[in-house]
Amino acid sequence: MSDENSTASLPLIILGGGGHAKVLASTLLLLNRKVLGFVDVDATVSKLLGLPNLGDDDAVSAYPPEKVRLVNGVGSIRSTVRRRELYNRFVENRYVFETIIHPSAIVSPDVEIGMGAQIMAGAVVQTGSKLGVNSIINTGACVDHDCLIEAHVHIAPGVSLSGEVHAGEGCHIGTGATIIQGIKVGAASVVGAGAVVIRDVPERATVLGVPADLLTRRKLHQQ
Ligand code: JB2
Repeated sequence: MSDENSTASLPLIILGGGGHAKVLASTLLLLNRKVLGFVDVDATVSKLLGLPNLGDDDAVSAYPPEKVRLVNGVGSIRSTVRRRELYNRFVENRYVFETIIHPSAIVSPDVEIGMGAQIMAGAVVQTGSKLGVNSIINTGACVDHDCLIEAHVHIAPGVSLSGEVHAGEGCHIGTGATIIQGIKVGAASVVGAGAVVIRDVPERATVLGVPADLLTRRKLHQQ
């Protein structure tokens, strides 16, 4: 197949125009990819590294799914829910999300990478690991051997996962957190920035500190 007809060269639309979208736009421009622009629920976001705001999410429907690919530029601070909803909405409408690997990332050739996963600058993903759809391995994060990163997970910048860590669906591992080998982080949980996790984390929990300890939902509400 010629490059011209290859789906790999389809133009891209970025969903979201905030911080995560900006980093993705910069990566795509570095990769010489054609980016048509971005869509954002906020009409006041005027430009993203010179790329135009095409409108809100409904504006994507002007571009048929076989003519473009999407890039999920909505990141997550605590919750990965919005990012997941966007992904599901557009996949249901037959759109394909581009998988992005920054040229400076080191990814073992046997790593299984789900659709729309994003491996950002300087990240390392080691042998035997699997990355679920719509996951983010953010700047400078290290995912060591045989880790299982489920769908919609955000591994924030500078995180370090030792071997055989299992990050459950939609969990958020905060900036600079460290997780020792073999730990399981439950689905939809949050590991606070800088935490050192040495025990399994249940589903829908928040853990913080060194060593990481459970912050119950009740306490979270009281803050
Ligand atoms: O449903 C949506 C939607 N919800 C929020 N559709 C579209 N198309 N856009 C949406 N947005 C837009 O995403 C907001 O209006 C806003 O412009 C953008 C989110 O920007 P923000 O900078 O607040 O967050 P982010 O998700 O880009 O970045 C967060 O996550 C990254 C991974 C930040 O915490 C970053 O620091 C972090 N690196």
